[in-house]
Amino acid sequence: MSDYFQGVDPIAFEGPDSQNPLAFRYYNPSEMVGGKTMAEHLRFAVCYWHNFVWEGNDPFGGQTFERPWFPADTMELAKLKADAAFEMFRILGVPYFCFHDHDVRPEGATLAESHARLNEMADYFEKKMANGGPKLLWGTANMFSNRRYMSGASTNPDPDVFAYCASVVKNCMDVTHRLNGENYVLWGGREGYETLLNTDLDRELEQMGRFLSMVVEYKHKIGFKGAILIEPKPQEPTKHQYDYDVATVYGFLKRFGLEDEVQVNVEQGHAILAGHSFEHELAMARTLGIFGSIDMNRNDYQSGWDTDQFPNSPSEATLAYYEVLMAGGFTTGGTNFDAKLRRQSLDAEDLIAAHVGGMDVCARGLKAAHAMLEADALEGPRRARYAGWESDAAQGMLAKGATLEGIAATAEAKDLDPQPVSGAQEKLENIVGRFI
Ligand code: XLS
Ligand code: NI
Ligand code: NI
Repeated sequence: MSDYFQGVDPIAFEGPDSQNPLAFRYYNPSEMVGGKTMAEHLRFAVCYWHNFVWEGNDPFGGQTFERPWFPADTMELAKLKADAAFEMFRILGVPYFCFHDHDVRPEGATLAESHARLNEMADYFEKKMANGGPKLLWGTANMFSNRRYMSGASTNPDPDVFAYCASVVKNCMDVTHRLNGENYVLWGGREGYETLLNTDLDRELEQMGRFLSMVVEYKHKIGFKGAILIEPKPQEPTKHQYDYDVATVYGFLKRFGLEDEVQVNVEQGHAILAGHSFEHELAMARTLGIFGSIDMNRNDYQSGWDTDQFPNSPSEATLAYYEVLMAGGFTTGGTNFDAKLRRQSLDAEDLIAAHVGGMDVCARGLKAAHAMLEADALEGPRRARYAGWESDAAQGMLAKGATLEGIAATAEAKDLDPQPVSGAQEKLENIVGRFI
């Protein structure tokens, strides 16, 4: 047992008037929202990397956090880290966590030793996850930190790196499967290029497509029932990343015939980096039928950098969960806080407070979004806006057999002169404001 959090009690729901900084004011796990509890809707997960691995460094300065398990370069320290992580999961009462292989074990001297260490940590996790412990939302492999990946993972010009990645992902999928993970994520931080001058785009995309196809085949071979998720991001660390945004990923999946096999894990900060809003990316995923899961954080809107801050905007959360609900809610996915403290937030308690605040913001967003749907507050006006399309004549224009020249002839015969109608954006924004 770890006591890194020095006896902080499990966080309780105390309601909106509570003055206790370590209490939930909105997240009440057992409260029903529609047909499901808040816990079932939100499916919160804590990420291992930002909380227990990141040392507080930025491009201008090094470590600010002092954690007893740093530098976690031995298996003993890796286990101490795991003890603290599971202590925090218990305090927060989150149902899920997520990790990269690299977060949980020090890399071995050989590939075989790295695998053995990951398997040993999985044994350690298995015990902590038994008897109602937290479950694994997703596992993933870190194929971006080590210098061997500097020119790409599956898109590397060196076929040995491609083969190395196959081994890393296979082992990580095996472990995710063994721990009953509900998804497996691929985020391609180095899958892209710095300069076209040294890049064979054609080959790299083909390599990435083959790699993903083999991942899907392997999933079926081992009977992994979870979803394979790609996490889009336009850049950072790579200048041009291939999984730019949801629409780009969809095009890629279509090209390789994987659109029914792979979904997306949409991250708020990545949407901003791609020049979109979070709700745009979620709506796109839902519309294209590839909505999977979310990484919930926020970006600093000035910095142009993936700052991974904890969400604190109820209005942004409302629009995000509105899209999640419109997609039918999560199935295997959930709300993963891919968010980190600011580097001056040194205390163990800061880790707890950050999640408590984030969970509360998401709970507010969920409740507002649900209420908006129940009241038909946005869907009603939206239906009215497109009502013209419900007529047989209008639908006929979209039916097979309709032709451009046929429609043109009708328009000309009727001497059409369409009159613009207000989009009423401000009225709709006011409606949203009423629900937040
Ligand atoms: C980085 C990504 C990463 C993925 C998992 O920007 O968000 O943390 O979620 O590899
Ligand atoms: Ni990110
Ligand atoms: Ni992420």
